[in-house]
Amino acid sequence: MQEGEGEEATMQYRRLTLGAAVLTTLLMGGVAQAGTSGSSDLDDGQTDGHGDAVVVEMFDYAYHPAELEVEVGTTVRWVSEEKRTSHDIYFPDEDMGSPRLFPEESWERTFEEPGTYEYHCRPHEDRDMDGVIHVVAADDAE
Ligand SMILES: [Cu+2]
Repeated sequence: MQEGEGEEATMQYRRLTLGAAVLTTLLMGGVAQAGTSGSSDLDDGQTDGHGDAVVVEMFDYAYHPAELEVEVGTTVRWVSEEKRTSHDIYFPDEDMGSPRLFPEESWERTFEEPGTYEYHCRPHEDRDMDGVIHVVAADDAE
């Protein structure tokens, strides 16, 4: 009986040790997350280490700013600040773009090649809702 009780005690000790290890892991994970979450809400892991996204807001049937210069590797994030209507971001030269963005929705594109990227909103092309991104080599940027 004495030995049996000894085993029982050992197993309880192991469970406690395991519990402490799990708890420590959880705590460390929590600390790691807390350390990174505040630094870049726009990152989302898609910016590839080039930096935070540059935001273009969409409201009043226009892009703000409509003209933007960024370095190669920059992610531009379009955010709809509209209350009712939807917009998209369409690059006719490449025949590519975003789906329709409704209020509070956003869409990102990372520019890996220098160049001039003109775009417009397909639903509001007749309202001159257009913009341009100038993508420059890192060395050329101010
Ligand atoms: Cu639009």
